[in-house]
Amino acid sequence: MAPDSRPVEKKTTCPLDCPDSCGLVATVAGGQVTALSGDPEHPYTAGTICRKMRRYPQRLHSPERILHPGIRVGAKGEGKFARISWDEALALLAGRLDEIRQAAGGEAILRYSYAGNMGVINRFAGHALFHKLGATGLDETICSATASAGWERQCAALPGAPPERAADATLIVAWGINIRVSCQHFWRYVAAARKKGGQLLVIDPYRNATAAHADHYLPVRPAGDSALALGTIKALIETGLLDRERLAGNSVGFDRLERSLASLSWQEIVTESGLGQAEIEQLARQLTATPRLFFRLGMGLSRNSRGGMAVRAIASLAACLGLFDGGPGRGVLLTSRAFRGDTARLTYPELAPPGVRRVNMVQLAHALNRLEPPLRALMVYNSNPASVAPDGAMIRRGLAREDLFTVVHEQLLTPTARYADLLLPATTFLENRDLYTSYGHFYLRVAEPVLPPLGEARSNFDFFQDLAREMGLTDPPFLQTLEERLSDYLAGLQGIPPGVETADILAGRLVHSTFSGTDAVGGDGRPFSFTALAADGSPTVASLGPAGESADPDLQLRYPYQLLSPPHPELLNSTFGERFPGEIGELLVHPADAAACQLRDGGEVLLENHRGSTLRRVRVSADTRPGVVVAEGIFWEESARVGGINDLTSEKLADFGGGATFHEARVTLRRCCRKEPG
Ligand SMILES: Nc1nc2c(c(=O)[nH]1)N[C@H]1C(S)=C(S)[C@@H](COP(=O)(O)OP(=O)(O)OC[C@H]3O[C@@H](n4cnc5c(=O)[nH]c(N)nc54)[C@H](O)[C@@H]3O)O[C@H]1N2
Ligand SMILES: Nc1nc2c(c(=O)[nH]1)N[C@H]1C(S)=C(S)[C@@H](COP(=O)(O)OP(=O)(O)OC[C@H]3O[C@@H](n4cnc5c(=O)[nH]c(N)nc54)[C@H](O)[C@@H]3O)O[C@H]1N2
Ligand code: SF4
Ligand SMILES: [Mo]
Repeated sequence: MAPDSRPVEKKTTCPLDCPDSCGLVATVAGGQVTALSGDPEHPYTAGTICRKMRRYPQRLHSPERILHPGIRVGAKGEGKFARISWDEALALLAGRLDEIRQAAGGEAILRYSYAGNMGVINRFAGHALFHKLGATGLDETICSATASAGWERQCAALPGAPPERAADATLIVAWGINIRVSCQHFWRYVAAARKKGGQLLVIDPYRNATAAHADHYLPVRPAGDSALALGTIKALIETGLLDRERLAGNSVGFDRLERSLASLSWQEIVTESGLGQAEIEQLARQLTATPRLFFRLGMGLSRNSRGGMAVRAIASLAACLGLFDGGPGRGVLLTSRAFRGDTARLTYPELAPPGVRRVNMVQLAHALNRLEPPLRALMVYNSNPASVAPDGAMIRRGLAREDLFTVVHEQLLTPTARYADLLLPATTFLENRDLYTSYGHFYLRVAEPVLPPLGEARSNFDFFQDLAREMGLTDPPFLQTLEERLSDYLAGLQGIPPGVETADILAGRLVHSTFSGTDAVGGDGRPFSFTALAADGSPTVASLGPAGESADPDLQLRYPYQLLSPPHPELLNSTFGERFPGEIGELLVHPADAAACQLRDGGEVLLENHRGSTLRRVRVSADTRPGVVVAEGIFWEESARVGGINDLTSEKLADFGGGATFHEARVTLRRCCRKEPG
């Protein structure tokens, strides 16, 4: 056996946008990664990983990997490229960006990047360059912006509770989160709690994979969570279950919430939450009867017009129940907020000219088609907007513009990459170094590359430093090495325990945040405040929040069904879409709705609204509510024959933070006239 073919095991971390940030072990032999498994020494993920990542080596070494720069030769969207060298690519790109800036100003350029790679260096690698170019800014709102804004408005600096604490809970509430799909390692703590007699309650509009394994399930109406949480507080008040003494000791402003709830009628609560008054009163009893209660909140409940308010209302309920006081088995976790870094040390906003315009990433379709003055260049990396951003048909129309120069830095030929004028090969996490934190647990770790870049792939960091050099930029950030940027960021990172040096972290030491121990109310010892200041300075309390598109009477009439499009177990957003060529995915339809639309199990259905359409395969099931249809997964739309699932979703923004309203689209269902299987 040649020396380099002897298998070697190397530790790394999963870079995907998943709260678990698993510790991984890569087996490398003969210049190939032959296996990827869980790192048994990682305290949180403890040696197991999901099925999708176990198969990552095939993706890494796939014949479909983009390994060389290419220039478009076919029509836009056709996905045909001729190979060029990196030198040619960089010269061309630098030249085009200069030309565009001179002719139309830096704002004619837009970066579109998100968290395809969660490593802090490669995630933020391009920001400095685009700031320097005076490019249109991008508000990175597509995922957690609304939930985080709701949390911050209500809870200020409070971190989430450590997930491990749930293992001692007598009742875990999974609220708007599909634990068994979107953060499967948390299930370990659910299982541990249940082994000791604890129970799991799921609050979700459909009986998802987690609800199917739960002790209790409450089928809330989509966007009904603020009504449910406020109704539960009202029930606590009315039934005398509220511990007013504790509230007086550790919170302020409850009187305002109480006054506001007095004018919220049970009729409204019942209509908006989709649950009966007796059910809500029963929930209030259940939550107060249990000694150790843990709320695990997901993003799902925030992806609608009142999503920020839902988080505020649930946080207020949690405070009424004393969950911010901590203690064994007690707590609330939305995102861990484990380490507080100075992102400016990665992004260098000071390089930007003052007052540049900004685009919300949820509204890319609008930006590509309607922005004045128009965009002339789009640079995409770490993201696949043609599939994941709302109003997909309009995005494809924008990407097809002949006067738009589109650059995509990618690993595989995604639906977005097919529209590139210039296509550049990106490394995967196995080929580059980075620092990974987590939004579901409290550990961080630096991972080294497990093998050198394949083909001519370059990491985001290397690509943007090379481009800056090509453009003659000499500001300090463009001259930094990766080590320098990482060290600078680590030096300003809060949450690192005393005694742990930057050098230890750079050497790969796994570090647990100091923030997770915080049990003091308010995080910094301040009492929980039920009020938050509105823009005009007046105090506000959690309320129902604004109704969205799903409540629009015209749309309700024309498009009778509400569409949810949550994660699929085999996809990570649109990543791994290449594994499902031609797959259209399933649509869960309630038996009553299936009968009304003459749909049959296994047949194809056309989902349609004023924005677009897509096809799915019907699964008739009482796991969803009448009127609510569920399409798990963002399959690649070129394989879906019509548009993708996001052809149906809206660019309208949620109430706080500018997040998306993915779970709010209204659709019609039409039995597909194409041939149906069997
Ligand atoms: N396998 C897999 N794992 C993933 C992902 C993936 O695509 N696939 N995506 C990753 C990413 S980027 C993220 S941000 C997380 C997201 O994961 P989660 O935090 O779990 O959030 P969502 O996926 O939006 O939705 C989760 C649940 O919310 C429900 N939901 C929708 N609307 C409402 C509502 O109004 N109220 C309530 N109570 N529930 C509602 C959905 O039906 C779904 O069951 O998962 C990550 N993990
Ligand atoms: N309908 C609907 N739409 C949704 C959601 C939903 O629940 N429903 N969820 C939303 C959420 S929560 C999110 S976070 C967004 C996610 O949307 P995106 O951020 O676009 O995430 P992915 O679909 O995973 O695409 C990431 C891409 O980055 C590429 N990539 C990975 N690593 C690197 C790298 O190091 N360098 C470069 N250049 N590229 C890399 C991958 O190959 C992949 O194609 O989608 C949103 N869209
Ligand atoms: S996608 Fe999530 S569960 Fe799967 S390996 Fe990565 S972090 Fe772990
Ligand atoms: Mo996300």
